[in-house]
Amino acid sequence: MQAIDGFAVDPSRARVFEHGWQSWSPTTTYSLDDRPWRPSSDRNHFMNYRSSRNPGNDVFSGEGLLGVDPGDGSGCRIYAVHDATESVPSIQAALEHGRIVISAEGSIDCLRDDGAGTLDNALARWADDFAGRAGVTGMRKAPTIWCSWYHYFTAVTEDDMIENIEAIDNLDLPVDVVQLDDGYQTAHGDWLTLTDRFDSLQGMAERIRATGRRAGIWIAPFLVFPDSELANKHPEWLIGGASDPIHAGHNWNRDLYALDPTHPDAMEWIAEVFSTMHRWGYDFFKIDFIYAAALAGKRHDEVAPIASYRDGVKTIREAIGDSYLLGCGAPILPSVGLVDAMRVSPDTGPKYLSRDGDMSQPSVSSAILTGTGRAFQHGRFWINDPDDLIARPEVEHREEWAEHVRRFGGLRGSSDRIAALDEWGLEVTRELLSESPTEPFIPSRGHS
Ligand code: 9PG
Repeated sequence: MQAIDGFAVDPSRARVFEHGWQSWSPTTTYSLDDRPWRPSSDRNHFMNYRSSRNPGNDVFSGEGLLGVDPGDGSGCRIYAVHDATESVPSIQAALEHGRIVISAEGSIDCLRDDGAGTLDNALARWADDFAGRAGVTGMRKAPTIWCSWYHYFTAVTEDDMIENIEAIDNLDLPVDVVQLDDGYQTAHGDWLTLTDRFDSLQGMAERIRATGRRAGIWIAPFLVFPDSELANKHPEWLIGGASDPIHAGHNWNRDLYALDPTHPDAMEWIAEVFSTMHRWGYDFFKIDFIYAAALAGKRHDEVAPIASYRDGVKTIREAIGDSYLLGCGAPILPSVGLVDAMRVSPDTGPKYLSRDGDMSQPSVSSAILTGTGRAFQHGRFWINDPDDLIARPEVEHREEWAEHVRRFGGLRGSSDRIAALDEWGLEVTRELLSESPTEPFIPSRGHS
């Protein structure tokens, strides 16, 4: 870390914006006496934050982006990586004797506005320029989605899907895409092999398309189960190599491996998985846990992790034609220009508060925190996905969650079992899925 700036602030009015590494990493603006959100366990640190950095809560730390409003009218400062296609320095702000001292791991841009705008406006203005450099040329309006995850989780069955396809059709809900989430596959890595709860992915797509809707599917292309056929047949496709595959997290009762995006055969397999699904009728893809492709570790080709991550996502993009691509569990800044829409927050869930107070974990409040913190990205980097509306009576503070989706949802999805909705739930689902905003939620002031 190298000190790059320092200035006096009004300690009672100053604010610091911290940008988290990936979709699920807490991202918000703090007062100087707040302690920033940090992981409650090593496991959460690894899977929901930047695993290679561990800043502690006595310093503010942004991954490639940090903003400060000194609170004295002297203008907001934005500190940010110029281009995130190869590396993303951490940037820190520490309070030292009434002054803020900024330090960073590498070279970054420092921008200062003329004093009139809010931090959000300054971030929006920075994002306009960053998106331009990343080659973003316009927004592709998102389709509206129904997603299986937040009611059925990994236990989803083909019958559950059919029940909801029929319910959506009977109620004439404004759903463009019916999206099957995690639960159809036998193992991460073996994406074309189905559990006995599913008969045929192609048949499912046909069933959805017969109702005039489009078919969508979830996949975690860069995660590999150690007990998958892929890991057993092709251990050389893993980051770290056959003899020493790196740890890519722990979930689904397993330690996880990562697929090497520089291994040509591994990428040929991934291209085949996606083009097969596309041929079967899927044209909406939610690619999840893609942080795994950016983890450090020995690769087949000596390409830097972030550059190789980007190559891996481009391989997917090329395999799916014009399909709509939604990123999730994704390093945010390195993904600009690669996806149509991005999950910009941790998962929602029926609970209002997150487990152990870790704001990277599923809950209504953690999804609202970070979805609000990243609202400026919508309409600039991509379409923001704030996560799906869940509106069944069981959801704590469901009105507050619906209000967040109404205000900050660019991609609008529903993820209740339709039959579990009461009158209010059905009405708000119909209302929120009736539009898909593409215009920015946060205005940027003109360039000076
Ligand atoms: C499917 C889900 C849904 C959801 C995604 C993502 O740290 N974790 O172990 C962890 C597990 C699941 C998760 C996020 C983190 O949720 O955001 O919408 O698709 O995967 O497994």
